[in-house]
Amino acid sequence: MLNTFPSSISSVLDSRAEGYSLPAGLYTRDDVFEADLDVFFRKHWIYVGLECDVPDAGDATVIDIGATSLILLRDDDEYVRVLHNVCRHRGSRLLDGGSTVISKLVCPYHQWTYELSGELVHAPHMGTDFDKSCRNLKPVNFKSIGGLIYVCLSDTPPDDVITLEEVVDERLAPYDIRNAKVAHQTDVIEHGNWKLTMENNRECYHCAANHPELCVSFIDLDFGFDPATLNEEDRAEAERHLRLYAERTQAWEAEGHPSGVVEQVCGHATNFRTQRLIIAGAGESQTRDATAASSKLLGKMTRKDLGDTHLWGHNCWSHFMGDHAVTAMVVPLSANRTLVRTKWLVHKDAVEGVDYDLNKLTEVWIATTEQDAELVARSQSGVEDPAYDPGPYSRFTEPQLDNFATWYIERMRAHGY
Ligand code: 3BY
Ligand code: FES
Ligand code: FE
Repeated sequence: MLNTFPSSISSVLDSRAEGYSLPAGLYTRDDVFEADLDVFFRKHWIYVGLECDVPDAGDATVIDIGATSLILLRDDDEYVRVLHNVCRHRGSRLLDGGSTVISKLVCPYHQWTYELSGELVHAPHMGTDFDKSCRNLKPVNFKSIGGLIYVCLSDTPPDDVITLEEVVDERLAPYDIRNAKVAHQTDVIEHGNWKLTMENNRECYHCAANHPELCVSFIDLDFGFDPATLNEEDRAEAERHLRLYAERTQAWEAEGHPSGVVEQVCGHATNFRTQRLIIAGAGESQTRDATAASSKLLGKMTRKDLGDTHLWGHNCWSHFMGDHAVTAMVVPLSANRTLVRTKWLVHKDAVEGVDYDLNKLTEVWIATTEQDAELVARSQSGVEDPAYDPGPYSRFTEPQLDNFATWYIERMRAHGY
Protein backbone atom coordinates (compact mmCIF):
# COMPACT_ATOMS: atom_id res chain seq x y z
CA MET A 1 0.00 0.00 0.00
CA LEU A 2 1.20 3.50 -0.79
CA ASN A 3 2.37 5.59 2.12
CA THR A 4 0.03 8.57 2.08
CA PHE A 5 1.54 10.30 5.10
CA PRO A 6 3.46 13.43 4.20
CA SER A 7 7.14 13.32 5.08
CA SER A 8 8.30 15.46 8.00
CA ILE A 9 9.51 18.98 7.26
CA SER A 10 12.87 17.89 8.56
CA SER A 11 13.20 15.11 5.98
CA VAL A 12 12.27 17.56 3.19
CA LEU A 13 14.99 19.91 4.45
CA ASP A 14 17.39 16.93 4.42
CA SER A 15 16.62 16.22 0.80
CA ARG A 16 17.84 19.63 -0.43
CA ALA A 17 21.02 19.26 -2.48
CA GLU A 18 23.62 22.01 -2.32
CA GLY A 19 23.67 24.15 -5.45
CA TYR A 20 20.08 23.22 -6.31
CA SER A 21 16.75 24.94 -5.87
CA LEU A 22 14.59 23.81 -2.96
CA PRO A 23 12.51 20.62 -2.93
CA ALA A 24 8.89 21.23 -4.00
CA GLY A 25 7.37 20.78 -0.55
CA LEU A 26 9.24 23.79 0.77
CA TYR A 27 7.44 25.96 -1.77
CA THR A 28 4.03 24.32 -1.60
CA ARG A 29 3.16 22.76 1.76
CA ASP A 30 0.88 24.46 4.27
CA ASP A 31 2.83 23.13 7.25
CA VAL A 32 6.02 24.61 5.78
CA PHE A 33 4.22 27.92 5.25
CA GLU A 34 3.27 27.96 8.96
CA ALA A 35 6.82 27.05 9.95
CA ASP A 36 8.20 29.78 7.66
CA LEU A 37 5.93 32.38 9.22
CA ASP A 38 7.06 31.36 12.67
CA VAL A 39 10.78 31.11 11.91
CA PHE A 40 11.34 33.88 9.36
CA PHE A 41 8.56 36.34 10.20
CA ARG A 42 8.39 36.03 14.00
CA LYS A 43 11.86 34.99 15.10
CA HIS A 44 13.91 37.15 12.74
CA TRP A 45 14.01 40.89 12.18
CA ILE A 46 11.74 41.83 9.30
CA TYR A 47 11.26 45.06 7.42
CA VAL A 48 7.67 46.31 7.80
CA GLY A 49 7.57 49.99 6.85
CA LEU A 50 9.09 53.41 7.19
CA GLU A 51 9.19 56.22 9.69
CA CYS A 52 7.88 58.42 6.91
CA ASP A 53 4.77 56.22 6.56
CA VAL A 54 3.63 58.17 9.64
CA PRO A 55 5.15 61.64 9.21
CA ASP A 56 2.88 63.55 11.66
CA ALA A 57 1.61 62.99 15.20
CA GLY A 58 -1.56 60.92 15.01
CA ASP A 59 -0.67 59.15 11.75
CA ALA A 60 -1.17 55.40 12.03
CA THR A 61 -0.98 52.46 9.67
CA VAL A 62 -1.73 48.77 10.12
CA ILE A 63 0.64 46.04 8.97
CA ASP A 64 -0.47 42.40 9.04
CA ILE A 65 2.04 39.55 9.26
CA GLY A 66 0.25 36.20 9.41
CA ALA A 67 -2.11 36.27 12.41
CA THR A 68 -0.25 39.24 13.88
CA SER A 69 -1.51 42.75 13.27
CA LEU A 70 0.72 45.72 14.09
CA ILE A 71 -0.02 49.41 14.41
CA LEU A 72 2.80 51.69 13.30
CA LEU A 73 2.07 55.21 14.53
CA ARG A 74 3.55 58.54 15.53
CA ASP A 75 2.58 59.58 19.03
CA ASP A 76 1.85 63.06 20.41
CA ASP A 77 5.53 63.55 21.24
CA GLU A 78 6.45 62.73 17.61
CA TYR A 79 7.94 59.37 18.56
CA VAL A 80 7.37 56.42 16.28
CA ARG A 81 5.79 53.46 18.04
CA VAL A 82 4.80 49.97 17.03
CA LEU A 83 1.97 48.41 19.05
CA HIS A 84 0.04 45.18 18.82
CA ASN A 85 -3.39 45.76 17.27
CA VAL A 86 -5.10 43.76 20.02
CA CYS A 87 -7.32 45.37 22.65
CA ARG A 88 -6.31 44.45 26.21
CA HIS A 89 -9.97 43.95 27.18
CA ARG A 90 -11.18 40.98 25.14
CA GLY A 91 -8.83 41.14 22.22
CA SER A 92 -10.76 43.01 19.56
CA ARG A 93 -8.80 44.60 16.72
CA LEU A 94 -8.49 48.33 17.33
CA LEU A 95 -7.76 49.58 13.81
CA ASP A 96 -8.71 48.18 10.43
CA GLY A 97 -6.16 47.72 7.65
CA GLY A 98 -4.76 50.79 5.88
CA SER A 99 -3.73 54.22 7.10
CA THR A 100 -5.61 56.68 9.28
CA VAL A 101 -5.19 59.73 11.54
CA ILE A 102 -6.19 59.42 15.19
CA SER A 103 -5.91 61.33 18.45
CA LYS A 104 -6.52 58.26 20.65
CA LEU A 105 -6.91 54.54 20.01
CA VAL A 106 -10.52 53.73 20.83
CA CYS A 107 -11.59 50.11 20.69
CA PRO A 108 -14.80 49.87 18.63
CA TYR A 109 -16.11 47.05 20.85
CA HIS A 110 -16.46 48.52 24.39
CA GLN A 111 -14.58 51.77 23.89
CA TRP A 112 -11.52 51.10 25.98
CA THR A 113 -9.37 54.07 25.07
CA TYR A 114 -5.60 54.23 24.77
CA GLU A 115 -3.18 57.12 24.33
CA LEU A 116 -1.00 56.90 21.23
CA SER A 117 1.75 55.77 23.60
CA GLY A 118 -0.37 52.64 24.23
CA GLU A 119 -1.36 53.71 27.75
CA LEU A 120 -4.88 52.67 28.72
CA VAL A 121 -6.69 55.82 29.92
CA HIS A 122 -10.36 54.93 29.84
CA ALA A 123 -12.08 51.61 30.64
CA PRO A 124 -15.73 52.18 31.55
CA HIS A 125 -17.53 49.93 34.03
CA MET A 126 -14.40 48.18 35.24
CA GLY A 127 -14.74 49.32 38.85
CA THR A 128 -12.74 51.78 40.91
CA ASP A 129 -10.27 49.08 41.97
CA PHE A 130 -9.37 48.24 38.36
CA ASP A 131 -5.67 48.86 37.67
CA LYS A 132 -5.52 50.26 34.14
CA SER A 133 -1.74 50.41 34.16
CA CYS A 134 -1.54 46.63 33.71
CA ARG A 135 -3.58 46.74 30.54
CA ASN A 136 -1.60 49.05 28.26
CA LEU A 137 -1.26 47.98 24.64
CA LYS A 138 1.61 45.58 24.11
CA PRO A 139 4.59 47.27 22.49
CA VAL A 140 6.45 45.55 19.66
CA ASN A 141 10.21 45.27 19.61
CA PHE A 142 11.28 47.52 16.75
CA LYS A 143 14.22 49.46 15.38
CA SER A 144 14.37 52.31 12.96
CA ILE A 145 17.40 51.57 10.86
CA GLY A 146 18.13 54.59 8.70
CA GLY A 147 14.39 55.35 8.78
CA LEU A 148 13.37 51.79 7.81
CA ILE A 149 11.26 50.09 10.47
CA TYR A 150 12.29 46.57 11.39
CA VAL A 151 10.38 44.52 13.96
CA CYS A 152 11.07 41.23 15.67
CA LEU A 153 8.08 39.45 17.17
CA SER A 154 10.16 37.13 19.32
CA ASP A 155 11.20 37.74 22.93
CA THR A 156 14.74 36.78 22.00
CA PRO A 157 15.50 38.79 18.85
CA PRO A 158 18.74 37.96 17.03
CA ASP A 159 21.40 40.40 18.22
CA ASP A 160 23.44 40.20 15.02
CA VAL A 161 21.06 42.87 13.66
CA ILE A 162 23.66 45.26 15.06
CA THR A 163 25.77 44.89 11.89
CA LEU A 164 22.79 45.79 9.74
CA GLU A 165 22.15 48.81 11.94
CA GLU A 166 25.71 50.07 11.86
CA VAL A 167 26.16 49.64 8.13
CA VAL A 168 22.76 50.88 7.03
CA ASP A 169 22.58 53.85 9.43
CA GLU A 170 25.83 55.11 7.94
CA ARG A 171 24.97 54.37 4.31
CA LEU A 172 21.48 55.85 4.43
CA ALA A 173 22.32 58.97 6.45
CA PRO A 174 22.75 61.25 3.39
CA TYR A 175 19.39 60.17 1.96
CA ASP A 176 17.56 61.14 5.19
CA ILE A 177 14.90 58.50 4.59
CA ARG A 178 13.40 59.30 8.02
CA ASN A 179 12.12 62.56 6.60
CA ALA A 180 11.32 61.49 3.06
CA LYS A 181 7.84 61.48 1.56
CA VAL A 182 6.04 58.40 0.31
CA ALA A 183 5.04 59.55 -3.17
CA HIS A 184 3.40 56.30 -4.21
CA GLN A 185 2.66 52.80 -2.94
CA THR A 186 1.47 49.61 -4.63
CA ASP A 187 0.40 46.25 -3.24
CA VAL A 188 0.86 43.36 -5.63
CA ILE A 189 -0.19 39.85 -4.63
CA GLU A 190 2.12 37.39 -6.30
CA HIS A 191 0.78 33.90 -6.89
CA GLY A 192 3.83 32.20 -5.52
CA ASN A 193 5.64 31.20 -2.35
CA TRP A 194 7.56 34.02 -0.65
CA LYS A 195 10.86 32.20 -1.20
CA LEU A 196 10.27 32.25 -4.97
CA THR A 197 9.67 36.00 -4.68
CA MET A 198 12.95 36.44 -2.85
CA GLU A 199 14.88 34.12 -5.15
CA ASN A 200 13.58 35.95 -8.18
CA ASN A 201 14.83 39.22 -6.74
CA ARG A 202 18.28 37.85 -6.02
CA GLU A 203 19.27 37.24 -9.59
CA CYS A 204 19.27 39.19 -12.78
CA TYR A 205 19.64 36.11 -14.99
CA HIS A 206 16.05 36.80 -15.99
CA CYS A 207 16.44 40.56 -16.49
CA ALA A 208 17.56 40.81 -20.13
CA ALA A 209 14.63 38.72 -21.37
CA ASN A 210 11.98 40.11 -19.02
CA HIS A 211 12.73 43.65 -17.85
CA PRO A 212 13.23 45.96 -20.86
CA GLU A 213 12.41 49.06 -18.77
CA LEU A 214 14.71 48.19 -15.85
CA CYS A 215 17.58 47.19 -18.12
CA VAL A 216 17.99 50.79 -19.31
CA SER A 217 19.38 51.75 -15.89
CA PHE A 218 20.30 48.43 -14.28
CA ILE A 219 23.69 46.87 -14.87
CA ASP A 220 23.25 43.25 -13.96
CA LEU A 221 26.94 42.63 -13.67
CA ASP A 222 26.75 42.51 -9.92
CA PHE A 223 24.59 39.44 -10.51
CA GLY A 224 27.34 37.69 -12.45
CA PHE A 225 28.07 36.38 -15.92
CA ASP A 226 29.88 33.47 -17.46
CA PRO A 227 32.58 34.79 -19.82
CA ALA A 228 32.68 31.49 -21.72
CA THR A 229 29.06 31.77 -22.85
CA LEU A 230 29.26 35.39 -24.03
CA ASN A 231 30.13 36.37 -27.57
CA GLU A 232 33.15 38.62 -28.02
CA GLU A 233 31.17 41.84 -28.09
CA ASP A 234 29.15 41.03 -24.97
CA ARG A 235 32.23 39.83 -23.16
CA ALA A 236 34.05 43.07 -23.93
CA GLU A 237 31.02 45.00 -22.65
CA ALA A 238 30.86 42.90 -19.47
CA GLU A 239 34.56 43.36 -18.87
CA ARG A 240 34.20 47.11 -19.40
CA HIS A 241 31.45 47.14 -16.78
CA LEU A 242 33.65 45.17 -14.38
CA ARG A 243 36.41 47.75 -14.74
CA LEU A 244 33.88 50.54 -14.32
CA TYR A 245 32.60 48.93 -11.12
CA ALA A 246 36.08 48.67 -9.67
CA GLU A 247 36.94 52.26 -10.65
CA ARG A 248 33.66 53.82 -9.48
CA THR A 249 33.59 51.91 -6.21
CA GLN A 250 37.13 53.01 -5.48
CA ALA A 251 36.44 56.62 -6.43
CA TRP A 252 33.18 56.77 -4.43
CA GLU A 253 34.87 55.24 -1.40
CA ALA A 254 37.76 57.71 -1.70
CA GLU A 255 35.23 60.56 -1.71
CA GLY A 256 33.72 59.22 1.51
CA HIS A 257 30.69 57.40 0.08
CA PRO A 258 30.67 53.82 1.38
CA SER A 259 30.10 51.60 -1.64
CA GLY A 260 31.64 48.14 -1.38
CA VAL A 261 29.68 44.99 -0.63
CA VAL A 262 28.82 44.28 3.00
CA GLU A 263 26.86 41.13 3.59
CA GLN A 264 25.80 38.79 6.31
CA VAL A 265 24.32 35.57 5.00
CA CYS A 266 25.04 31.99 6.06
CA GLY A 267 26.17 31.52 9.64
CA HIS A 268 24.08 34.49 10.78
CA ALA A 269 20.47 34.94 11.79
CA THR A 270 20.09 38.37 10.20
CA ASN A 271 20.46 38.11 6.44
CA PHE A 272 21.38 41.22 4.49
CA ARG A 273 23.53 42.54 1.69
CA THR A 274 24.26 46.06 0.58
CA GLN A 275 26.33 47.57 -2.19
CA ARG A 276 26.38 50.81 -4.13
CA LEU A 277 25.49 49.78 -7.66
CA ILE A 278 26.30 51.64 -10.84
CA ILE A 279 23.37 53.02 -12.76
CA ALA A 280 23.71 52.49 -16.52
CA GLY A 281 23.13 55.02 -19.31
CA ALA A 282 22.57 58.55 -18.01
CA GLY A 283 23.60 57.10 -14.64
CA GLU A 284 21.18 58.96 -12.38
CA SER A 285 18.09 56.97 -11.55
CA GLN A 286 15.93 53.92 -12.31
CA THR A 287 13.71 55.68 -14.83
CA ARG A 288 12.94 55.04 -18.50
CA ASP A 289 15.92 57.14 -19.60
CA ALA A 290 18.04 56.76 -16.45
CA THR A 291 17.80 60.50 -15.69
CA ALA A 292 16.51 61.73 -12.34
CA ALA A 293 12.73 61.75 -11.87
CA SER A 294 12.79 64.32 -9.08
CA SER A 295 14.65 67.61 -9.37
CA LYS A 296 14.71 67.87 -5.55
CA LEU A 297 17.25 65.32 -4.43
CA LEU A 298 16.72 63.15 -1.35
CA GLY A 299 17.92 64.39 2.03
CA LYS A 300 21.34 65.96 1.92
CA MET A 301 22.23 64.52 -1.47
CA THR A 302 23.92 67.06 -3.69
CA ARG A 303 24.78 64.76 -6.60
CA LYS A 304 22.77 62.54 -8.87
CA ASP A 305 25.76 60.41 -9.85
CA LEU A 306 26.29 58.43 -6.67
CA GLY A 307 24.72 55.29 -8.09
CA ASP A 308 22.18 53.14 -6.33
CA THR A 309 22.65 52.03 -2.73
CA HIS A 310 21.05 48.62 -2.92
CA LEU A 311 19.90 46.82 0.24
CA TRP A 312 18.46 43.35 0.57
CA GLY A 313 17.05 41.54 3.55
CA HIS A 314 15.23 38.23 3.68
CA ASN A 315 11.87 39.97 3.21
CA CYS A 316 12.84 43.15 1.40
CA TRP A 317 14.83 44.96 -1.21
CA SER A 318 15.48 48.65 -1.72
CA HIS A 319 17.26 51.05 -4.04
CA PHE A 320 18.40 54.48 -2.78
CA MET A 321 19.34 56.87 -5.54
CA GLY A 322 20.10 60.58 -5.58
CA ASP A 323 16.60 61.68 -6.48
CA HIS A 324 14.38 58.92 -5.09
CA ALA A 325 14.24 55.55 -3.41
CA VAL A 326 12.19 52.42 -3.98
CA THR A 327 11.59 49.94 -1.18
CA ALA A 328 9.75 46.63 -1.29
CA MET A 329 8.44 44.57 1.62
CA VAL A 330 7.51 40.92 1.21
CA VAL A 331 4.90 39.19 3.40
CA PRO A 332 3.74 35.60 2.87
CA LEU A 333 -0.07 35.28 2.73
CA SER A 334 -0.27 31.53 2.15
CA ALA A 335 2.00 28.82 0.76
CA ASN A 336 1.34 30.14 -2.74
CA ARG A 337 0.45 33.82 -2.26
CA THR A 338 2.80 36.64 -1.31
CA LEU A 339 2.26 40.35 -0.81
CA VAL A 340 4.85 42.67 -2.35
CA ARG A 341 4.34 46.22 -1.07
CA THR A 342 6.42 48.76 -2.99
CA LYS A 343 6.94 52.40 -2.00
CA TRP A 344 8.51 55.25 -3.91
CA LEU A 345 10.16 57.94 -1.77
CA VAL A 346 11.12 61.50 -2.63
CA HIS A 347 12.34 64.53 -0.69
CA LYS A 348 9.63 65.62 1.77
CA ASP A 349 9.26 68.99 0.05
CA ALA A 350 9.16 67.62 -3.49
CA VAL A 351 5.84 68.51 -5.10
CA GLU A 352 4.20 66.23 -7.65
CA GLY A 353 3.90 67.89 -11.04
CA VAL A 354 6.44 70.55 -10.04
CA ASP A 355 9.54 68.71 -8.83
CA TYR A 356 8.67 65.26 -10.15
CA ASP A 357 6.38 63.54 -12.56
CA LEU A 358 4.70 60.59 -10.82
CA ASN A 359 4.62 58.48 -13.97
CA LYS A 360 8.31 58.95 -14.66
CA LEU A 361 9.08 58.21 -11.00
CA THR A 362 7.13 54.96 -10.81
CA GLU A 363 6.84 53.41 -14.26
CA VAL A 364 10.03 51.31 -14.26
CA TRP A 365 9.36 49.54 -10.96
CA ILE A 366 5.63 49.23 -11.64
CA ALA A 367 6.49 47.42 -14.87
CA THR A 368 9.29 45.40 -13.24
CA THR A 369 7.08 44.36 -10.33
CA GLU A 370 4.32 43.21 -12.69
CA GLN A 371 6.83 41.28 -14.78
CA ASP A 372 8.32 39.68 -11.67
CA ALA A 373 4.84 38.71 -10.39
CA GLU A 374 4.25 36.93 -13.69
CA LEU A 375 7.58 35.08 -13.41
CA VAL A 376 6.94 34.07 -9.80
CA ALA A 377 3.49 32.72 -10.72
CA ARG A 378 5.06 30.67 -13.52
CA SER A 379 7.62 29.28 -11.09
CA GLN A 380 4.98 28.40 -8.51
CA SER A 381 2.89 26.63 -11.09
CA GLY A 382 5.96 24.66 -12.20
CA VAL A 383 7.11 23.65 -8.72
CA GLU A 384 3.58 22.38 -7.96
CA ASP A 385 3.81 20.02 -10.95
CA PRO A 386 4.82 16.47 -9.95
CA ALA A 387 7.39 16.63 -12.76
CA TYR A 388 9.38 19.31 -10.90
CA ASP A 389 12.80 18.32 -9.63
CA PRO A 390 15.04 20.90 -7.97
CA GLY A 391 17.28 22.40 -10.66
CA PRO A 392 20.89 23.60 -10.60
CA TYR A 393 21.60 27.25 -9.87
CA SER A 394 24.08 28.96 -12.18
CA ARG A 395 27.28 29.50 -10.23
CA PHE A 396 27.79 32.66 -12.27
CA THR A 397 24.42 34.34 -12.06
CA GLU A 398 22.66 32.64 -9.16
CA PRO A 399 25.15 32.27 -6.30
CA GLN A 400 22.93 34.51 -4.13
CA LEU A 401 20.09 32.02 -4.56
CA ASP A 402 22.25 29.17 -3.36
CA ASN A 403 23.22 31.35 -0.40
CA PHE A 404 19.59 32.11 0.32
CA ALA A 405 18.47 28.48 0.08
CA THR A 406 21.38 27.36 2.28
CA TRP A 407 20.61 30.10 4.82
CA TYR A 408 16.94 29.09 4.76
CA ILE A 409 17.75 25.46 5.61
CA GLU A 410 20.26 26.56 8.25
CA ARG A 411 17.72 28.82 9.99
CA MET A 412 14.99 26.15 9.89
CA ARG A 413 17.45 23.77 11.57
CA ALA A 414 18.39 26.41 14.14
CA HIS A 415 14.72 26.56 15.11
CA GLY A 416 14.34 22.84 15.55
CA TYR A 417 13.10 21.63 12.17
O1 3BY B 1 14.17 41.45 -9.42
C1 3BY B 1 14.73 42.00 -10.34
O2 3BY B 1 14.12 42.18 -11.34
C2 3BY B 1 16.15 42.46 -10.26
C3 3BY B 1 17.08 41.35 -10.10
C4 3BY B 1 18.14 41.85 -9.27
C5 3BY B 1 17.59 42.93 -8.49
N1 3BY B 1 16.42 43.36 -9.17
C6 3BY B 1 16.54 44.69 -9.65
FE1 FES C 1 -11.79 46.24 23.28
FE2 FES C 1 -13.74 45.30 24.77
S1 FES C 1 -12.53 44.25 23.36
S2 FES C 1 -13.02 47.30 24.65
FE1 FE D 1 12.95 40.68 -11.93
